[in-house]
Amino acid sequence: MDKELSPKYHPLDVHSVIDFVKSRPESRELFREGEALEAREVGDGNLNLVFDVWAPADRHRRVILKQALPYLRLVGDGWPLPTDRARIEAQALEIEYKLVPQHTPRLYFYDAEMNLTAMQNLSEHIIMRRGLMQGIKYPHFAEHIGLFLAKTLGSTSDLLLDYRTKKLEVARFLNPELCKITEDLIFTEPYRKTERNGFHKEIEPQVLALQADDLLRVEVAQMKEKFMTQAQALLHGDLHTGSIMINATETYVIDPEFAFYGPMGFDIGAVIGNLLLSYASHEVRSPDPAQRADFRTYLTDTILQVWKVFEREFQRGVWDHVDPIGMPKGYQQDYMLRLLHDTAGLGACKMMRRVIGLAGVADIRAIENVHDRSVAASLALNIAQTLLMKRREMRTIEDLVALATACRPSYPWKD
Ligand code: SR1
Ligand code: MG
Repeated sequence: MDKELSPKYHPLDVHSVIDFVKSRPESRELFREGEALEAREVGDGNLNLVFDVWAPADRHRRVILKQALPYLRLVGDGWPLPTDRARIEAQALEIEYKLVPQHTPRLYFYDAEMNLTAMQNLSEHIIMRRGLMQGIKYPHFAEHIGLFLAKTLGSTSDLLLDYRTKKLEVARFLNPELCKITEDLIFTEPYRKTERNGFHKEIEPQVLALQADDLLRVEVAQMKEKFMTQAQALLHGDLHTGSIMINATETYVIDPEFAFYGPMGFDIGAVIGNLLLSYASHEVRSPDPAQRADFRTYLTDTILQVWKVFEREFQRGVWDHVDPIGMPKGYQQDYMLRLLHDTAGLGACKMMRRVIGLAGVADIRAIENVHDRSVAASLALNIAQTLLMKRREMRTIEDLVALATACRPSYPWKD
């Protein structure tokens, strides 16, 4: 399943990481010979060790080191995982940096033996999910992420790549074990009884109803088939708001270890689905009605703008350069409409897994009061179900937002 671990591979800790950094020639760009360094482990994700290493003499000189463990950190060594994901991440970062350097952390080096990437330290930014949970607005996010999506997806698709490069790139980014995680956790397990699902007891009636819904499972199966078979573009593969580092002026997309060639709507849907998870959570996170309405308007305006920027940049970066005989206007319009439907359907599946399955999101799972958590979870499921089932009715992004905002929580249950 994995390339063999090098005999030189060993998981780092806060002490050995400093010696490791000092041993790398690339470090001379940042740190001085013999200079004291400090380190802390900052990984709060599900998969890897992540170290922040800095020079106490000047805290701006710092680096992030991310090391793949041969098992899933969230679960332990009972769930082996290929460390080759560090290579996938390094190569995806290189491509993204070429296309959108302003939104991609700079890769300093990749160490194949240690399965480790060293990259720009984004200490002036926070994980976007945490900001959204606090009700912080990011006025430039839509413009930034719309551009990121259009550039990374458009430029790696058959629409722009030559036939040979595209196929070689598909092969270079085969990522079977991490794709299998997605297939299981997003498209399979939420729709059946399994030990690994992580929803809370109070929401069980809605989960059971959803699992018993044959029509819904038909649509989920279609989304799973699309994920597994449509090598449309190089995806980030895990573009939720926990993979975005942000502040008032800048946006960076991190963590592309799930990268592979898949359907574009999976990345676009991840962004929009996560904004809608935030929308659902503010049903209870913002108890003041005026404040809630204001933040939700920000979220829905952001969704509209993400799509519009994506469309605008896709036009500039892709459609303006294709052969108009082979790809006439009508084809282009139909392509964008299919993308909208994929975005809704795949984004909906990403929402449902975060409520029902393993590895939920803090937006909802960290709501302490169980009643409130149930209200938010119920609304998220209703929005997701609506988007999945009604996606073919959508003609515009406004239709998607209208369908989502018309949803209400079913919890507390009516008799
Ligand atoms: C078992 S890994 C759980 C999740 O963490 C990653 O961020 C992906 O979203 C994956 O599905
Ligand atoms: Mg991640």
